[in-house]
Amino acid sequence: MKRLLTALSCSTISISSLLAADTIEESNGIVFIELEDTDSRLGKWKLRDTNLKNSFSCKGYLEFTGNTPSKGAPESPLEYTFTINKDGLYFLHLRCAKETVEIRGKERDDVANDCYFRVEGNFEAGPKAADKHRAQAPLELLKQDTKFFGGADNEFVWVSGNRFDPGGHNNKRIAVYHFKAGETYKLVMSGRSQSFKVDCLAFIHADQPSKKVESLVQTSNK
Ligand SMILES: [Ca+2]
Repeated sequence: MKRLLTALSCSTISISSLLAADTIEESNGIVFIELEDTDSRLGKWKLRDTNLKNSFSCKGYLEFTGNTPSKGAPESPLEYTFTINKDGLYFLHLRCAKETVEIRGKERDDVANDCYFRVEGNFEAGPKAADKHRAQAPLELLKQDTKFFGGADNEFVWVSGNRFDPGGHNNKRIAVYHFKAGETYKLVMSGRSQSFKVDCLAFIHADQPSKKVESLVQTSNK
């Protein structure tokens, strides 16, 4: 597990960035992305280092300050380039936090909890992709800006699986991609709800013990 631990440390990311011109390389079935580590203009994403519960990795986390807590079109796209060595199915895991917000006198814990993701490049959807609740996301959804939700109240948690939301109740999709060996991809994360907070992200190969991988992220209070 020592090699996995290295893969999820901040210093390793910096070194790999220097060597590979900011392209993140998959290693041991893991693509680990520090979301504050991007060359894109942050726009309405702000770098924070306030110590929320469970703390943050690397330099801090990004909080979206545009739109409203409940909705908004994709804004301030941030780009991350990565390469894949090992072909296969990769699940998107996001370490994120939301916030309880008062809207028109009512406390709401179902807002400030999402952003948009899309991936550009030569990949496929999962083998069980379908246009129905709890199915693997179809290719069209993976390639366009799609809402992804999660987080605990001012507490960073990992979320994955049935988190893509194309709209409507009981209409979610699993965030999984079939990436190909030797290909380079671009992840684009855009802001949706105000006050949503994102720390880091991992694409984890289906062969890897994902909960164990999540636990290996090095945060500032460890
Ligand atoms: Ca971070």
